Amino acid sequence: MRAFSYILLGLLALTTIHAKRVVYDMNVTYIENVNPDGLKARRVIGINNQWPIPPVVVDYGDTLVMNVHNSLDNPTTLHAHGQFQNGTNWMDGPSGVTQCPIPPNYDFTYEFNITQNGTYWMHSHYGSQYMDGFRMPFIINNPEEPYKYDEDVTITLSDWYHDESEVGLATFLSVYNPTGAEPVPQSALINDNRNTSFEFVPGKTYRLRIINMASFATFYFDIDGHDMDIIECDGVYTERTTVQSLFLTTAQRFSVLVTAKNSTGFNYYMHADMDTVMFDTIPEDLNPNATAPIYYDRKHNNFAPERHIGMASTFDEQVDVIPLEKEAAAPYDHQINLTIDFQVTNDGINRGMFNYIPFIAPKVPSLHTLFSTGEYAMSEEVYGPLSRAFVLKHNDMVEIVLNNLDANNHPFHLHGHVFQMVGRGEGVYDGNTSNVEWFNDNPPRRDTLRVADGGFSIIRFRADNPGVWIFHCHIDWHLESGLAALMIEAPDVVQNTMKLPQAFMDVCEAGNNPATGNAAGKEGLDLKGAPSGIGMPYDGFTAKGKGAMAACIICALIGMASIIWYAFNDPVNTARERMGRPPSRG
Ligand code: CU1
Ligand code: CU1
Ligand code: CU1
Ligand code: CU1
Repeated sequence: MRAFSYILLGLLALTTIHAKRVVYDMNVTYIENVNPDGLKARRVIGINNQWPIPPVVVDYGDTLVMNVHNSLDNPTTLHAHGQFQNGTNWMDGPSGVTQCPIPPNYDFTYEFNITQNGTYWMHSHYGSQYMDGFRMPFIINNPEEPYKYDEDVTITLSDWYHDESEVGLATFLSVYNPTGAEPVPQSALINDNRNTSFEFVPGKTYRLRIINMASFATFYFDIDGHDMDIIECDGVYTERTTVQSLFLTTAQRFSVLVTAKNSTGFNYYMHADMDTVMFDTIPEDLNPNATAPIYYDRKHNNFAPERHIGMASTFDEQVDVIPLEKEAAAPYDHQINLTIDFQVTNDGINRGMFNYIPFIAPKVPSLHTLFSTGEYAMSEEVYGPLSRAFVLKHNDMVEIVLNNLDANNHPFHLHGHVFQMVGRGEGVYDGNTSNVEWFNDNPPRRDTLRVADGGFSIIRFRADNPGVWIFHCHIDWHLESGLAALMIEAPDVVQNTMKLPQAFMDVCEAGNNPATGNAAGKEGLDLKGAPSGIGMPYDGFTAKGKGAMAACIICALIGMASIIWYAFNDPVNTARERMGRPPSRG
């Protein structure tokens, strides 16, 4: 027993030695005249005057500290996409959900423990800032890596706009855009560039970590002459599965192993093609496909024959992704039905919405509401009428049914979790389980999934992470327009076991934002002043409408009467008759 304790202590000491604090100082700045596609220079958001922003790299078990200074003239926040933040929900980053945004010229520190392995990314979670470049890879090295490879290569895919996102948002969320057509990007980029190249050494095995950091576009990805073995999907290790091509929606990640050829006789192209089906129009200036050469020998320009698969890909994100650590689908305790749709709301703007209510962030971040409203935190109402809050019981298995009534695919992301993709099908899921293609034995698990147009997906997750987690479409235009909901997990556990750090109260005060109370910053259920009133237009006739309808009918009757009068009193032929001429045939 004693020996066992010593071994345990020794192991503990070893892990402590390995765990270290990794500190990044991040000055968030504008950078002028950046031209990643070589077509138009524009302002971007970078860190420490660098863009593309270099990756954040840590080891499993580390503590990551990010000292952010906001040098923008707008507020900002930073979100580490895919991190569970179990016990540190306030470090998650979405503005208005877990924290008040960091005002200009203010210092704010994010600090959390690294308890996961794999490929992630970070981005601003304030407004549409990540479209303007505030995003970077986030790589966590596993000291006990289950797969063997020689080199680690990070590849980012992104869509690029020549205009700043504020310009796009003004046209997108406008009464002059009733169909909700999203601005279409100008270029596809690999590693935020159109001139990226890679090198392969014969015989070596490469782990390519592919991250889609786009704000809108899904990408198809393949490499001429090389198959890829998937080993990781959104931070979840998978069985080694060979594919010729992949697709990744915005925010999705894959690690693939690629073994280099044995000869340097050919160089090869890597292809990243945007899914143009998602664009309402295909502008003439669009560069939807990006390529990057993989050189075996830079001295020659002898490229292998093309095997460009692109959008003809048969990759299936539910069949080709098999988690390495098996976990069967568990029956659910709590079911949430979400209908995805886009409609013109009563303010004349086409918005994305769940169950016909668009999400508009409350005045007080919902996590602050949870901490400061006592028993009211258990009611969904206190989080505000447009927050789409669902209060969940600790450790319940939660099923979300996503019925997509829209004619587009939507990539849905849940903060704080990976979920199981347990089922899918065409049309609307109405509870008839025989219409579902189930993945019960070992369903794929990830943090972002594509819900196909006109179809449905069924996902499940365990509410084992007390806190407030936003669930949203990761197309940034759609998040901005309201396609989001909040999962309020075990508010009683949060109140009884956690304390909101003072820095989160201070950042609210610094930006003149209320830090406590309900969605309106008030006590109890007095929600006057919280975002409200935006929804589907009144379904029926108001008094004004009835009056207008009556006036229309009267006008129509007068119009018809005058036509009839005209027909029976033909003024032309009456005149001809009077002059003794035959009637006109016209
Ligand atoms: Cu996220
Ligand atoms: Cu994200
Ligand atoms: Cu969407
Ligand atoms: Cu998010």
